[in-house]
Amino acid sequence: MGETSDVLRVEIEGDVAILTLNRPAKRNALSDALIDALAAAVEAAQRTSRAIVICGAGEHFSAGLDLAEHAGRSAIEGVHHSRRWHAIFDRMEHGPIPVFSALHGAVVGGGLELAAATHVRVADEGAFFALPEGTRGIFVGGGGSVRVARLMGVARMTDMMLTGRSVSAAQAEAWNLCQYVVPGGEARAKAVELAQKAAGNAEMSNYAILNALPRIADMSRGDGLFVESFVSAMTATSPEAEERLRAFLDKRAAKVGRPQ
Ligand code: 1HE
Repeated sequence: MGETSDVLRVEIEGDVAILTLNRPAKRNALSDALIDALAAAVEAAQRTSRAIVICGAGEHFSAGLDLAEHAGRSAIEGVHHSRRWHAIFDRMEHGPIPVFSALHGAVVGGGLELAAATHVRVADEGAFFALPEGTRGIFVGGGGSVRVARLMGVARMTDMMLTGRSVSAAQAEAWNLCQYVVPGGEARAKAVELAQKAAGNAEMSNYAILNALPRIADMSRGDGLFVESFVSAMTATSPEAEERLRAFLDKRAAKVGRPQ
């Protein structure tokens, strides 16, 4: 399992690896060291755990890019920096196990880009979301123009980037930036609970959900339906699927519950 470092705390709860961004004095600004530690911990968890939760220590999830480190970068250094974030976030998004994020306080700039690369976002009701890149004289570089724009739409992202406005958790949920809003202080526990649930799914189903759905979303309808048939058939013929289907038919498996 990934080692706890100065800037990232790693805890294991059953099948779930909980990764805590741990630079509270700098509002969990994403320094190179923190991004490297996150990459190593995600890679390790993908080998040894069945789900990941990412959260932040202190008052905020993350203030985004570490602006102190970014100040002196040349253009080519900026490109390499951005491509490194892309590689790490891609590996997470298209990885073998689901990643949940627990969001509180500021979810800003690169912090929102990181959250957008996770599969399920759970926000405290007091969380706030912003893309202040325009006001800082820079641009998104951690995949936001692709992931954040696809989640909430180009017009909303354009508005947030042009005006630097902050958006509440309730608004973020209505805009599809997060899937859950919970009472203050409960995001981490809720994210862990959801991660534990997902960790109990068949490995092949989770793999198909994480890897087939976003690819099919990028395809034409006809291609998507064609690929779906093959993913569906492949997933259903695993021994784990057979056992789970048999368990339901033998009345050994839980029924679907009503919404709470
Ligand atoms: C930082 C950073 C940072 C705080 N890089 N050091 N992100 C931003 O433009 C957001 C900038 N941060 C803020 O607006 C505020 O810090 C917060 C709203 C997030 C939190 O406010 P607060 O009052 O709790 O904290 P603070 O007093 O502003 O900050 C505490 C310390 O953290 C202070 O350092 P100190 O040495 O004076 O104590 C801050 O300088 C430091 N700090 N945020 C470096 N971001 C891949 S491209 C992505 C592009 C982006 O992410 S752009 C968005 C950047």
